[in-house]
Amino acid sequence: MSDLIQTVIDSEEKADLRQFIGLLYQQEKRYLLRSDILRVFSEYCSQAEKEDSFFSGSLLGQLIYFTQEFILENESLCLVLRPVIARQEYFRVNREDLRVEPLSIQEYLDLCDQTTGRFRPQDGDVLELDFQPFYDFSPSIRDSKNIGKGVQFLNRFLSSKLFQDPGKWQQRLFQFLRLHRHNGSQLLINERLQTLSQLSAQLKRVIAFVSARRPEEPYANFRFDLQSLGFEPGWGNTAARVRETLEILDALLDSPDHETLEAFISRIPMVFRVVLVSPHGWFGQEGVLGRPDTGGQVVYVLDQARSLEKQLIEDHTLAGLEPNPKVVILTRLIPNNDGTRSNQRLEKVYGTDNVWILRVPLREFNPAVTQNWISRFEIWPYLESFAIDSEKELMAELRGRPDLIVGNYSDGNLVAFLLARRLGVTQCIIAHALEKSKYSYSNLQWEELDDQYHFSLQFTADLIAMNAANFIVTSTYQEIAGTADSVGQYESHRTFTMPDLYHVVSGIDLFNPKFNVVPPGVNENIYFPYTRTEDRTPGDRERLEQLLFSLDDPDQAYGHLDDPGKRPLFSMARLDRIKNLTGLAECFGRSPALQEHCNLILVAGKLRAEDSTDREEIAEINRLYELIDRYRLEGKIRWLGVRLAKVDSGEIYRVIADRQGVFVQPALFEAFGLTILEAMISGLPTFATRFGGPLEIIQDGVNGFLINPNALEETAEKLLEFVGKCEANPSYWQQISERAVHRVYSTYTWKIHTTRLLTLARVYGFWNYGSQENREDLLRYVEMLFYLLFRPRAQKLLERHSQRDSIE
Ligand code: UDP
Ligand code: LCN
Repeated sequence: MSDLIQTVIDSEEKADLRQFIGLLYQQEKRYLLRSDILRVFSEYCSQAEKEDSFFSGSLLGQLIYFTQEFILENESLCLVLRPVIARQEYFRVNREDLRVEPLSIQEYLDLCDQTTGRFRPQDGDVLELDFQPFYDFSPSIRDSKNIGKGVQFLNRFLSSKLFQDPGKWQQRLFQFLRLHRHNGSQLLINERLQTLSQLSAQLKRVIAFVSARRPEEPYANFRFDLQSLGFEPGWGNTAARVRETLEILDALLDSPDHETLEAFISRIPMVFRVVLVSPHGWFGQEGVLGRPDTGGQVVYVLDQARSLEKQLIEDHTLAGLEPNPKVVILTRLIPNNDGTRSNQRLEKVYGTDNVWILRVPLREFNPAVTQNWISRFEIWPYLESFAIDSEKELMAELRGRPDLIVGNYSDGNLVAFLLARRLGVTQCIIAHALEKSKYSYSNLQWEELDDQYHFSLQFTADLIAMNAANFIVTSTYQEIAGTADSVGQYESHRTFTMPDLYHVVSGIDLFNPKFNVVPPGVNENIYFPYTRTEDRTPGDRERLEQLLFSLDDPDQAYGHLDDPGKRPLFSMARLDRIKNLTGLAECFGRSPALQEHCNLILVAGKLRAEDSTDREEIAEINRLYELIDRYRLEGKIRWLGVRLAKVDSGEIYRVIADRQGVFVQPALFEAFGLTILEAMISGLPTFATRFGGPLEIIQDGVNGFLINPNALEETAEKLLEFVGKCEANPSYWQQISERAVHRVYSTYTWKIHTTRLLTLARVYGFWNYGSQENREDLLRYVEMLFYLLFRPRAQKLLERHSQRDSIE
């Protein structure tokens, strides 16, 4: 990359570079992020009256494209370049003679500290966190495009081990097979098979034995024959299934390859009891959506839990076992429940046999705090004791240890780490959204922000959980490694500084096979295409039509539509700043043409600022009223301030689709975006933000459309173009609608998700067993961070809480 800088310097664009640098120094900021850099460069291009092609076509334009950060010093400027996905390089360019020199990570981090005025070399070095040495002995993915396909990589790696070093690895596989028990009974192989060669020899005999039987003959008929040959339940429910599984094992021992390995490991019955951890929010099945901190994560975890049970029942039945899996969602019990069931210890999940929400109270350090809901930013001091108490409750509830623990969000992931470490269980984490990338200077300004956000705790917890996890599930590739021009959420944890606290030299290895992209699905009983009229209830449809378009009830809806027949532009989200519903209102307000063709319909939690205690929400409510006023949107907008029941939230998309409407998701950034899947499966053409997960869900112009929420005019034009096309050719709406439905059914279902998740649990379970000695040193380092760094800080926060009557 230094070549590119040098090429610019040696070219006729040298003068442009100098002038651009001059413009940079006219900015107030000394630390410029990508959005600032692009803005200044665009300013330069117009000041210098450059042709449009200069912005991206010139050498300087290319250099800017790769630049993530500029740090301006008096004599020189530092560039952070990201030449390819998941790689970063640091350079210093002298302002006067444009001499270029590389910077080390340490120098870069020191420089970052200097911009905050907190660099005090005389005080000595700051603590450096470096996880890389622990990964040096792990297998590593080479090509960045394969990041997130960890399990495929691991299967190849493990099968090559079985091939190259069968003595060691076949022995491990054999020992692994002997481990499995369920409800006190041995599974797979018993003590009659004491050695690998005995297993190998006996396999052929058993294959011959089952091959001689009717394929559909139930396992129970020949169970005792197999037992006397050394084989216990778990191989299959019929003669054909047992034969197939044994043949896969035989093939694996004979000539291992990755497909055979995955096929075999996926059949091992080793997951019976699963714990999903989601501590902070109002976790429940009713009346919780739209409350602070309780959004898509609750929807995701509930659907995942249901689907896991279904898949486990199917797997256990096929394995010839009595299917009785148990899934427990672990959350906190909130005594002051505010009308929810969050004060109930145990709640069965609807539509399941054995899925439960288990609520464990926080210890009463200070009842004024711990009796109430606590924001996710304040929950940290209570998590260690919560994990300890939960361990006991879980052991009692499950009558033993779980086989898999899945954490959700930073707090749940930390608890999952503590539980998994204590119980010796495979640990998976799911971030949903990593807070660090949501706030531009969250690490650099952590001290100023700590009062409100406590990022020093959250980022430390994230580093602990992501490094300790056996495997990490993400919803998109870019959650891990970003795109060609934007940094991934996990990637942003690789190198950063928290001035005066620590420097992270290497926070996470993105090329480690622990990363797996496994997107979620949608609840297909609630969200389904509007065309499935036989599954819709006419009464609900009429009631919601009224609510959406005409009901005159100031408690539920604001605004009256002059022409309710216009095409509805619909959006539904909490009124958080980042969800940007106000941006959509402004886009609509600024476009009379759009108003001529469409109405804007928003479902957004609340209507009145005085009903909210959340600062951001209050500001958004006021802004929405102000926009309605400014752009005279009366008669063209309806704003519903309701918390919809789950079935209604499905029907509402279909009612909009009945009128050939459009769903718009205008978030400034969206980690994934469940509403996008919900809208698409309902058959709604969807326009969603290009910043975040939607970029991977929607194929622009094919099954939906991507928008830039910062470019209001461009978005309005894109919407108008679509509306125009639909008016000229009514089958166009239909075409996009059908493709949207197909996109979700083919790629985003819970069946695909849980089949994959369970395969991961099994493969990483084996990998964990086979390679344990490589992980212990890493886990010790992580533990040290927890006890020496996290815990004392959490203790300080607890002391602050104890001086207060309540926290918000
Ligand atoms: N939701 C809802 N009512 C609302 C707002 C949202 O039922 O008033 C649901 C919505 O249907 C979706 C979830 O909450 O299932 C929001 O998830 P998403 O991933 O879109 O965003 P998050 O809130 O997690 O950031
Ligand atoms: C959190 C978010 O911010 C959303 O983008 C996701 O869809 C949701 O969690 C579920 O993973």
